[in-house]
Parts: sequence; C-alpha cells; structure tokens
Amino acid sequence: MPVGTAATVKAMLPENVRATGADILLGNTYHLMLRPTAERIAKLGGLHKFMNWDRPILTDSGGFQVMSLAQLRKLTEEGVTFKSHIDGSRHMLSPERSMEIQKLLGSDIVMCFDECPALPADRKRIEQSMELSMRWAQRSRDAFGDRPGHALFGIQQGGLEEDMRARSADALRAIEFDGYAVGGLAVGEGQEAMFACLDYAPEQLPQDKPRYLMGVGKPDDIVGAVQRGIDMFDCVLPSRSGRTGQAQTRMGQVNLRNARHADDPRPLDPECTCPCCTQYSRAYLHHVHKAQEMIAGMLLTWHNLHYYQELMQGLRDAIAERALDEFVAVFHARREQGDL
Ligand code: PRF
Ligand code: ZN
Repeated sequence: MPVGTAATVKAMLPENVRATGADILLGNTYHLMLRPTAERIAKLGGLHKFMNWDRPILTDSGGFQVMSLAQLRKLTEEGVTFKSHIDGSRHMLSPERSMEIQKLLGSDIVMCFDECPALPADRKRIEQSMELSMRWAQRSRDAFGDRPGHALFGIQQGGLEEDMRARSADALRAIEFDGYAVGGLAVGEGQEAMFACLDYAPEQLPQDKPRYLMGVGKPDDIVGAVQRGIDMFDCVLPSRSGRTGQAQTRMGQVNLRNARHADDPRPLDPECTCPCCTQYSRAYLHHVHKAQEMIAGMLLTWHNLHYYQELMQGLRDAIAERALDEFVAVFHARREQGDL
C-alpha cells in the first residue's frame, strides 16, 4: 500500500498512483483528524471522494502516530490525550473515538486502536503495553460493530518476546477479526531481530486471513517478510525517499544526488517501464533534483511506486508458481551485482 497520509500520495495524482499498479492506499486517522478533521471529510462525502480515489483505503488508527509525532502525550486506560504537532491544540483518541473517525472517513479496512511501545523496553513494559492493546482491541471490536463491506483488523503486539506475541495472538483470535497485523516491529530493532520475530509471529495468527506487517519496509525487508508468511505492507519509503533523490531499482538503491549521474544519458533502470525510466535520463533526474524542481519528486516517486508494485506482483506470481525461493535468489543476486 502506498501511503497517502494527508489525503494525498505526495507528488502523485491518484490516477498516476493507480497506473503504478496500486489497488489500495493507506490513510492516517491522526493526520486527518487534526487537519482537515474527520467531520469535515464526512460532510464532503468521505475520504474516497475527497481525495479522488475510488478503490479501497485502509486507515491506521492513530495511536502509533500520536506516539511518534504529537507533544505532551498522556496515556491512560481510557486512551491518549495529546497536543497537535500542527498547532498545539488538545485532542483525545480512544478505541471508540478512533473507530468513529475511521467510520467518518469511510475507510474500507479499519485498524484497531493499539499502543506500540518504543524499543528497547523491558519485559514488564512490553507485557503491560500488550495487555492494554488487547483490551483496546476488544473495545475497538465492540465499537466497530457489524458493518458489512467494511473490515476490521486486529494488531498483534508483544515486542520481541515470543510468549507475549503468542498471548497477543490468542487474545486477537478469540475476539475474531477480518485480518491481523503484526505491529510493534520496524521500530529500530534491526532486520535480524525483526526477521527472528517474524520466524514465529505470523504462524501464531490465522493462516486463512490476511497478515499485515505495519510500516515495512525496504525491498529486502519485504522479501524476507513474505518468505515468513506476511501478505500486506505499507511504507512511506517509495514516496518519501523519492523526494530526497533516492531510487529503488533491481540493482539496489541509487542516489540521484550523486555527481556521477551528471553526464549519464542512461535511464535510471533500463528494464523499468515507468515514465521516469522510459522518458528521462539519469542526468536529467540528477539536474532536477539538484535544482529542487518539483518534477524530481514526481518522477522518482512514480518510479519507486512502480518498482514496489512490480516487486509485489513478482512475489505473488512466484508464490502461485511455487517458485518463491528462486525468485528470492535472483532478487538478492541482482542487488549484490550492484549498480552497473
Ligand atoms: N501500530 C499501528 N500502526 C503502526 C505500527 C503499530 O505497531 C507500526 C509499527 N511498525 C507502524 N504503524 N497502529
Ligand atoms: Zn522506473
């Protein structure tokens, strides 16, 4: 899922996002409740109409963004109060309020309201946080109610502790959700620790429902997580890094800011069929990035989203053909070969 935090995938028209192959976008409760507010979006006909995206939208529930962006946070059993990072105004989020906001937005896939503890944290802190998130998961389920055509996903927590991940999974399975997220990872623990957790976490969740790893990741993170059973991802990387001159390619990451591209007439990735790679040179991308022209972010975001969508399609095809290991071997070999 490309990330459309503030009702836009930055630097891209919705029809262009669709042209990269995206079927679904992620939106954010936290940002939209502060500006322009969920009530205003509801009055204007909902988020799909507001942002001109008529396909599915998954919304994150806000707790994770409060913890990373808001000021003066106060966490209680009821929920969290905080000051907006935009204008300092006071707000409250709880499972009930998060469900209400996601309903006002018209979200197709609603995420439970959870708490994601910053790592490293001791076992006691992880346990208390996970138990709070599971009580909030039940309250989210109760507040969400029965909404045909809309899905509610639970979010597993439990840090890097296998037993707590298992307890969290059991609590979520007992409540019953339409899909299950693995939360609390990619928060600074590193790929090795994340993969060690993903060696057991997806198996603890139902095999016949989507399993979603929140906020991941770099291409090799995604490939490793798919090998371990994950079905869905969201990440700002393709759009955010595009705006800082970084491109993901089959050969690995390319930094267009680097002076070695200044006279290079070749496309960014000769095998890529996106407008950036078929119509522009590395020299041009280097120039417009250096000159801070808006087209730099537009072209690199387009390419990066195209790359990620093609990677995911490749993974799906490989799984269908029972050839995932071969696909992954080629993926790593080409990256080790490097940028030619
Ligand atoms: N919970 C929620 N959103 C998230 C996370 C989480 O744990 C993460 C962790 N990588 C990203 N986004 N609700
Ligand atoms: Zn391209």
